[in-house]
Amino acid sequence: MDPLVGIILGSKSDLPHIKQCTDTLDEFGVPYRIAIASAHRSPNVLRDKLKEMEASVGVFIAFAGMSAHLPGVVASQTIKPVVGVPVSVSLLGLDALLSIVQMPPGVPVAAMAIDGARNAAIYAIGILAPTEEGRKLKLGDQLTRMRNKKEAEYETLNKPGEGRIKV
Ligand code: C2R
Repeated sequence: MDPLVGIILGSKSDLPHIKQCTDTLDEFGVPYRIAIASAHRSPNVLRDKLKEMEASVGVFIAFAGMSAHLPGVVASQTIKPVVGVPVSVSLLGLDALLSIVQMPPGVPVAAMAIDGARNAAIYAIGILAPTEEGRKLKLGDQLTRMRNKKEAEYETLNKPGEGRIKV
């Protein structure tokens, strides 16, 4: 069976913030599982969920807002790579960003941008991709298509006489 992406949220209130992540995983045909568990509020649920998911998951994505210790605690309990996504709940998400980004040596978390759900999915797929040639090729195709689309948008914006850049 292909390794899954394991998505963990600190609260059910984070659910709207993961949509771009799950949409992207769906787009790429990458399977995932979602769990809601908090390092602060439900450490035992978190520990049990991680144990349950460890064998089937190839990479974890942990979403948390406020004082976001969840990604770091996930990283302390798994040997799989962990991607952390700061959720903008308070202080524009800066509190969560700083909690996630400065991990002590030995417990790495790949910190995404604040609300960087889409990049989290693309990054996680990139981690899984080398394990499966088919998915790797698909990832390459998809990324090229995505980048070409953006490039075309910028070209159009800059076309002389189009008057698209209005100050
Ligand atoms: P509530 O809406 O449930 O009060 O949660 C969650 O990720 C959420 O964004 C508010 C915010 O608290 C965050 N939370 C953490 C952790 N557990 C919950 N940062 C943790 O363990 O790091």
